[in-house]
Amino acid sequence: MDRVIVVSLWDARHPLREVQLEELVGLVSAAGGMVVGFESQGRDNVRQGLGKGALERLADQVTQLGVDLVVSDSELSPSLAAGWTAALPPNVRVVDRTQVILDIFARRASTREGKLQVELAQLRYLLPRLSTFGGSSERSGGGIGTRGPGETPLELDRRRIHKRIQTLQETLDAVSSERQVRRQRRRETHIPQVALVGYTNVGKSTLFGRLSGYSPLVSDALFVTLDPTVRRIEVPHYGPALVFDTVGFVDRLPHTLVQAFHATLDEVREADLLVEVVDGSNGRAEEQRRATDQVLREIGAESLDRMVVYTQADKVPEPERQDSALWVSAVTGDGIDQFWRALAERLEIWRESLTLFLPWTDSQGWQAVSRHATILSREDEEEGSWLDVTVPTHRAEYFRTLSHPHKPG
Ligand SMILES: Nc1nc2c(ncn2[C@@H]2O[C@H](COP(=O)(O)OP(=O)(O)OP(=O)(O)O)[C@@H](O)[C@H]2O)c(=O)[nH]1
Ligand SMILES: [Mg+2]
Repeated sequence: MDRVIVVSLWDARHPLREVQLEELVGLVSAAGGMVVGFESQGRDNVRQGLGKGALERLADQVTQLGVDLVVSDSELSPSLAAGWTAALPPNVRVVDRTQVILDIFARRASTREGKLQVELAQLRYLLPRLSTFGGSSERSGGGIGTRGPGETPLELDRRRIHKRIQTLQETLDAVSSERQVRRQRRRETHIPQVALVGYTNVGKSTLFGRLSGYSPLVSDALFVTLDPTVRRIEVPHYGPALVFDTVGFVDRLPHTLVQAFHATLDEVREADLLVEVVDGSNGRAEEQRRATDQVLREIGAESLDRMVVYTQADKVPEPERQDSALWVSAVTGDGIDQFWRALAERLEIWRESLTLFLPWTDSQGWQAVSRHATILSREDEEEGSWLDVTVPTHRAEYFRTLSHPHKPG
């Protein structure tokens, strides 16, 4: 396990905005490292990096604490990283927050597509930084920043990287067009598509499990879900919907990742409704919401229809809740009924409500009802049945022709 010192630079002219290191510590441990020390400095311009004195202090700490890796909270230019590496004892690697996040994704990727996307993002990030990166390829096992997806170490030869990037890009393009076809097919079912989005580790997958009855991987860790999962659900008093569980967001999600995950993030962009899941028990919930907005903007999904749900309600006493918000606990099931109602309301534009009298003899009509309609209530009579149903808007016309508004005879 890498022993890590975390370095934070903040803009000295706005000292109140000193970064929260808590999240970076969480990221480092999710990547398999252990934070053993900190160094921080306010600068007029964060791009200057650490001053001479601070860099010396850092080098001392590194030696004393037996550190393998220095992680910078702000993105390091290749020259800055080279400067730090030169000032530190040999074999100590210098990476930034972006590389840590890429590393977590590499550890978590389990599907073929996920692995390809992560490797592409890593190589794109690494390429301009190669000269400052030397030496570590010989390390056995590989630490944070040197691991590819799966067990493979990352390629470090510039010429081979170029070739590999091209191959990855071509393969991903092919996978992406398969996705396109599947999306098109889903579109043709005219079932509304709902994507759960939000900051990482807020409880999206747990809520997804509660809604769909399917148990995805859930864990108190960052970026547990990478690949989107879709399930067909029955929204009570409404009808079917497709719900997606998706990758979590984080503050300053690396651009190379957003680019590489384009194909899977398309599932979010093409949703009919986003359900933004917020961890109501987290003191930084509003910051996390801002980061979510930022990522949604970056992937072009900011103007999609959106509803917000605060989860983990079981950890927040009622008086402390923002009363206008929708609160649920995906663990106890509290508030889920209200959630279903709110969801049905938001999806209303996709369905129409009808009342119809269907004679027992109309077997075609009954078949259509069982296939496409959701029965809200029924009253059976001798000749047939009165039905209150919802039907997909694009089929409403057909169902109206079935309707016999007056009882026969
Ligand atoms: N007490 C409580 N814990 C919850 C609730 N929802 C989720 N959790 C816990 O929060 C942690 C994260 O849940 P996940 O569902 O994996 O979160 P996620 O948003 O899918 O996370 P990533 O896929 O990693 O982005 C897990 O330890 C869950 O058990 C809830 O309503 N109440
Ligand atoms: Mg998840």
